[in-house]
Amino acid sequence: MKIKAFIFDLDGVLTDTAEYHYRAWKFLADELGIPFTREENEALRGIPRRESLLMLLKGREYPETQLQEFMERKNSYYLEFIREISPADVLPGARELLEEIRATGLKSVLGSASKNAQEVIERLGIAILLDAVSDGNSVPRQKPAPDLFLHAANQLGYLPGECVVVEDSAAGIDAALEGGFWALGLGPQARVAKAHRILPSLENVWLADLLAMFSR
Ligand code: B16
Ligand code: MG
Repeated sequence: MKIKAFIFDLDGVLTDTAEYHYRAWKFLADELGIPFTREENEALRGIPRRESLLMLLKGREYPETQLQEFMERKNSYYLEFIREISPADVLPGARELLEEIRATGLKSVLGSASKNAQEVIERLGIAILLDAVSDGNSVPRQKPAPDLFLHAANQLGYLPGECVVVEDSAAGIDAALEGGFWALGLGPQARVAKAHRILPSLENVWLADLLAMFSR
């Protein structure tokens, strides 16, 4: 099957919002008197807001209304931080690759667990290079369920086997494999070990290289 589209995760692939998520969770954790480190934040990559909160609380129990308030509070901090985002925050190689995909007539779709993804891609100035957006508002079941990527492929009318998912998180690679997609993992081998192909980042990665990787 020929590759017709790329489904790009946002945080860790097109930009590094992980730092802003970390700072926002850290503010909340400090207010609650819960220890929370940058290393612990690594485990929250690609994990939706609610599951991230439950991991941060480490088994502490709160009523549902309180959990909702914690999530809203974290998100309000996060929204403050992402106001700083500009086109300079697109990760190396990502814009060039999106432009090449567009110029070649292939498609690019966003596949992010974030409910704030639309705002982030607009601030990055890459919304115009994406043919469709599937995000935290698109499907109820998030990564590692394949639903978000299936939603993305459906928007184009393509089969999973015609799409490469580009992901930096273990949950995202699991979602891609479960859905029958090709998976390109970015970052440390240990985190994306199950991906079909692994690269350190999108820096100096060209479309021809990717198509060659997935044509075998
Ligand atoms: P929000 P991705 C994920 O983005 C982040 O990696 C993860 O840390 C975050 O909790 C999740 O989005 C939800 O984000 O709170 O903005 O809805 O990697 O799927 O692009
Ligand atoms: Mg990610």
